[in-house]
Amino acid sequence: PQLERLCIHESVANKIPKDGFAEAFSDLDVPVEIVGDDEEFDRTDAVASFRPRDSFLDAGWVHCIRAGYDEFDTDAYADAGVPLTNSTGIHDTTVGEIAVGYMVSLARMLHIYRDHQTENDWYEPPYERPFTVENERLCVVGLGTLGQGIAERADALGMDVVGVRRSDEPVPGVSEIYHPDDLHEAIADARFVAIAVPHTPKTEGMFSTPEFETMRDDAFLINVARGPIADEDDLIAALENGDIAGAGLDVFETEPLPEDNPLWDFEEVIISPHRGSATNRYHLDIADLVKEIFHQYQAGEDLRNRVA
Ligand code: NDP
Ligand code: 7N6
Repeated sequence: PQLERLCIHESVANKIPKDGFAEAFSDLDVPVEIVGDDEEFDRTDAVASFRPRDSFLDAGWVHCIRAGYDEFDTDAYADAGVPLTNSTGIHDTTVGEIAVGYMVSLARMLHIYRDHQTENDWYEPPYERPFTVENERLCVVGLGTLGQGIAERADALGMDVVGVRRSDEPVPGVSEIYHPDDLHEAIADARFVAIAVPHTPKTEGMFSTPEFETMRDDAFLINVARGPIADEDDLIAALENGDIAGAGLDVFETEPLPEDNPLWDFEEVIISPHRGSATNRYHLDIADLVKEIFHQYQAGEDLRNRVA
């Protein structure tokens, strides 16, 4: 059946303003409603949500507003015959910029200067510490929307960009592509390693002690994907032992990052609160994608970003 309603689950408010998001659909020819957990659905309903709920399996189509749909049970959607779509394809600029921001800051020490600024302290760093990102090697692990957005920007800054993915499909700005089996070879010479793979059983713990030991002592880890891909205890140990020099982290095993987590206290770790994709028009980017898929559904076409 055709869709007769678009339901926006209130969990979207985790990341975007739910009223503004709903208003972005004013040109859609069906009613748009913000719904809570007690809502019931049928096959004429579309649902856009941040979090999964069992009741969504009664709807006609469900859209996860995140690129990472690891919290959704894709088998359940396949069994129910309900298409599930995600929001990959819209984060190249937003996450690409924040990843470059971490790298430039970690290289030029903006985070350290800011720390000293809070004490009105004219801090002069050791001469050897600052460096330019230009000519430094970046290894981007995962070369989809995020990875390509990071690679393209790093290439523009004159970095030497290599990458890791399962397929050998070339990516603009990436001079060499390694298979995940050769991860250690790929990261061994990199000054920066950026994680941009989805969280799956294969990628969970992909970065643990052996990878941190393989990385250069003066290398920085960037994680903009999902916390569990880099084992947090091992990461903390690697930072304490000096196996790596620092990190730029947007994602964590537990979010919000607990107040007593040791990651807060490293001078060379920059923490952002899972806002790598946040801008003042993020809700509009997601809405454009949802509208595109909505029209595809109504026209009986293949759905963009279908993951189940
Ligand atoms: P894409 O699907 O576009 O890209 C994923 C890439 O990972 C593909 O290039 C894929 O290439 C590669 N890949 C998959 N598995 C492996 C593996 N085992 N080893 C190496 N490479 C692998 O996803 P996005 O770029 O849109 O998003 C990636 C993830 O980033 C999301 O799943 C989400 O968790 C996270 N994310 C975080 C955001 C934030 O706010 N911090 C915002 C958006 C996304 P191939 O198939 O060739 O292996
Ligand atoms: C904000 C989610 C993703 O996977 O976790 C990120 O897209 C950001 C809606």
